[in-house]
Amino acid sequence: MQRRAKDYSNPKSYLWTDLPDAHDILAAGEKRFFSRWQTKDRNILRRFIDEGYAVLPSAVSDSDVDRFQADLYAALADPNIEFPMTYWDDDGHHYDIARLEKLGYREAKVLDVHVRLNSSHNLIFAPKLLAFMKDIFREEPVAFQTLYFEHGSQQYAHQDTAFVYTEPPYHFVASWIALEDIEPNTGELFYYPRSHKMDDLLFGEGTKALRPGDPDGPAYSVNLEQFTGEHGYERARFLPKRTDAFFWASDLVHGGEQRTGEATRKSLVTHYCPRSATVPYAQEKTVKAQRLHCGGWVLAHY
Ligand SMILES: O=C(O)CCC(=O)C(=O)O
Repeated sequence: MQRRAKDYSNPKSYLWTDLPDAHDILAAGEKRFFSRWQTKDRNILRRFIDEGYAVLPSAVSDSDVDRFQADLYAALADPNIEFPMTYWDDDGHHYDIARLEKLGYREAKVLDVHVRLNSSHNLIFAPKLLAFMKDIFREEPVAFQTLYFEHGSQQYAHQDTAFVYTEPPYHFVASWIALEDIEPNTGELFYYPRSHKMDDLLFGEGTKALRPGDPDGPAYSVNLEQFTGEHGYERARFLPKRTDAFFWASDLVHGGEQRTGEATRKSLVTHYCPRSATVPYAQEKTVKAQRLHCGGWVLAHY
């Protein structure tokens, strides 16, 4: 893979938090953007700028977690409801109908619960999350992909920019909401603080996006871990309490640790972009974002 220093000559390619003068923007923010920062604790924004992640303790309500979890299990047990999911087994990668008994497979993810379960909206747009995203985007956020995990994904180290595309690039963030207390060795989320600032790693076609069949694909995670090691980034683990949330920047290196038992690690990941950004699948006219009362938007391609 080739390496290339990040090019800030077109600042519009980046969110303001990624720019070299992000701390100046934070200091001047209220004058520059004509509205107040909504995140009360500025250290959360400072950490996101410097470290590429943010932790929001007790960010969603207990009862909203209960309601979402009950709705999800009911849907997964109902033969008339067909949620999509993906997972790996010895035969390869599968795109399938989500059912409870399949949630233990490797990297099992129930896809896009935000499309069919309104109870997910109270989680993904809980006031603290919404406030944070309005500050990061300076616009209303659009949730365009959700992933529910019953168990740790054990997903190898990666940057979402390899798999999640928006235009402009880097114009998205992801949230990770703990739906139960997370114990070590359950496949907890890991991440490399500050790695969102490292040089870009480019695939064979010179892109940050990993396209199907790219010759650099198979060794991608190994290369990435080697690169983070060479540059002294240290691996950290997220062991939250139920209702805590975590945000990562689009280029932060992260993944799921190996799990050593059958214990669950219930969590919900959401990818969001600002309203003015585009997501490739949403360029078709049939795909419409829907505005919720809270000021967040949801987008679905089916
Ligand atoms: O929750 C995890 O185990 C990892 C999730 C992740 O890496 C992702 O959704 O990009």
